[in-house]
Amino acid sequence: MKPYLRRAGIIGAFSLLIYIMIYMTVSWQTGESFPEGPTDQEFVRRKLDRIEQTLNRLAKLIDASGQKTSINELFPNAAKEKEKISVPKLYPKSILFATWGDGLSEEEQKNAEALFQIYGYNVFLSDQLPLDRKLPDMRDSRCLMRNYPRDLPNISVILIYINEALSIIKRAIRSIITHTPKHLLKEIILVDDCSTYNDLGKTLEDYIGQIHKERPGLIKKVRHVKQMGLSQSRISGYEHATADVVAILDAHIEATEGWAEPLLARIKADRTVVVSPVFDKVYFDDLHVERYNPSSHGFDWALWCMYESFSPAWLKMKDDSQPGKSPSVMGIFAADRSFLGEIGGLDGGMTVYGGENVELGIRVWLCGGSVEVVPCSRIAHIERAHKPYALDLNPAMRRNALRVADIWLDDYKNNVLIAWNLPLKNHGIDIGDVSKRKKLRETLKCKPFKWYLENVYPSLETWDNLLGYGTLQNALLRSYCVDQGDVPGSIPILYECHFQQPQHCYYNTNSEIIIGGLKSHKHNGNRCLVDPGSGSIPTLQECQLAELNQLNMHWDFKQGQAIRNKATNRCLEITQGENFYYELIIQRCSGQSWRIEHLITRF
Ligand SMILES: *[C@@H]1O[C@H](CO)[C@@H](O)[C@H](O)[C@H]1NC(C)=O
Ligand SMILES: [Mn+2]
Repeated sequence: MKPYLRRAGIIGAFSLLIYIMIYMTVSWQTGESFPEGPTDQEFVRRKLDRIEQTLNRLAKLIDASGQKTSINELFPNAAKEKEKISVPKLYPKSILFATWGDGLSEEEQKNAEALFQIYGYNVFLSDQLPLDRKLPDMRDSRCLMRNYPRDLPNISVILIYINEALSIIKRAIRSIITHTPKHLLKEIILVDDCSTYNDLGKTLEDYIGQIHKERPGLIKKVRHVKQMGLSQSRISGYEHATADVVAILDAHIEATEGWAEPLLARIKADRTVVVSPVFDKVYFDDLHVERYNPSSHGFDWALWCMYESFSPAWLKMKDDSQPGKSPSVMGIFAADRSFLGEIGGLDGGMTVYGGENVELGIRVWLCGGSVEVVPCSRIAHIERAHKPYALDLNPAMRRNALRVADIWLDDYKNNVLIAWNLPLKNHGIDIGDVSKRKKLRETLKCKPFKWYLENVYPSLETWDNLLGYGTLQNALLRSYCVDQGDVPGSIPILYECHFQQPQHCYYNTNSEIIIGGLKSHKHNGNRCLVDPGSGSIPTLQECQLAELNQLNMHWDFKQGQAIRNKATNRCLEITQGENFYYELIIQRCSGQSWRIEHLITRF
């Protein structure tokens, strides 16, 4: 082996090791995530992607380098790359440029960054790509062998948006026209939630005019005169639709070949099935598409949606082209228009954003239908780096979640209150008028939520052994809270109260104290407070493991009293350390007392 190769090999192996270490850390932290969620970790991941690419290149070089002798032959682009690097990166901290944008002039960088800040995806690049760009076929090969009847129900495709980039909307329209059989596509309805940017006015009209020359009247435009939010936009679209089936999509999507037929065929076979395509991920920066494995659309008790694996029965079929049952929909779906109307359409009491998809999923199941993900239907969907709606979506999301809980979750609505760390009584948040929706539930004779838990979503944990939840504070130091400490890491600490998830603690009838949030799903682990038995440092251990290993994880605790370990008889207390900061320790009980934020009284 030539010396430089050996060196490259060693460097490669070493970087790979570092990469794996970082990657494991990152993926561990991102256990539960929302498809368009906050993106600090995404940023790290993109950096890692780049390291990986470099490593792959390195590996290829090592493979193919038998004859090569000089550095110029090995790196034919070295000179060119140097030139590129000499253009300064104006926005080294912008996530847009983490892996994209080499070789752009300063002017172009400014342009791209400004557009990115507005839209949350790479409009600069989108404007240059052809409207009818061809995407890789992400379907399972078995999908290509399926035959669908010609007389499928026809479809209204609804695209909702606010301040979406013109080229993105045009590409969505073009992709739908190209990839939907002409006799099935009745109309495309654009719902503009009061966009304020100019190019969505006249320029979009011009484009629609152009389309109408080939397909008269195909596109309808609905415009809100004031911003009403995503839920209301979906409703407007639905109300204007006239075809047998409605498909409600975002406008930052591209339909792909054969996307419609598998959905329409399922609905033709059973009009009570609400179906979702798989949305493959379009990266917000370079707009390339990554295949997503088909998975079901679940949610946690805060009613944030998340991907989950299909049922064991589906997995056992070993056929990725088969539709799979799903507890919920993630926002993009198709349904028989009249069936959707019969079960109450979309809930008009939802505001801004969030929760409406979970509401629909639960309602469909409880009121006589079902939800499926259809893997042979694929929509490429841009996962934005940030959304154009309100900066902080939490208040809207929480309000909608409470509304859904109140109407549909029966006694299990307490889980939603706990997930949002609210008191079980008098949370004081206005959830709008729910009387009509409750009446609807009665009229339709929808099933109780318990049925849904048992039959549709058994992996949801019911949290029925809790005695208290919220922050945990010592009487000696009220402004500090028990906190899960550094993650990864397993040492709980005392930290100034900020009342967010790292400080959410739970005490249950098993005498466990769980710190740092409570998982909504049975397959996920919580972390339990453990007295290691010696020394003074408390630890957090995965509860099931702690139980298996018979660690000291059971505590006596009553509101306003000591937290005492049942096995060691030692207490969780605080003490002033050498640096005068208070620390969380375990020691012989000295009579300190604790309060947990919310108590659950049981009868
Ligand atoms: C759509 O299908 C319905 C019946 O399923 C039919 O009455 C209607 O004419 C169709 N519309 C178009 C435009 O093909
Ligand atoms: Mn979207």
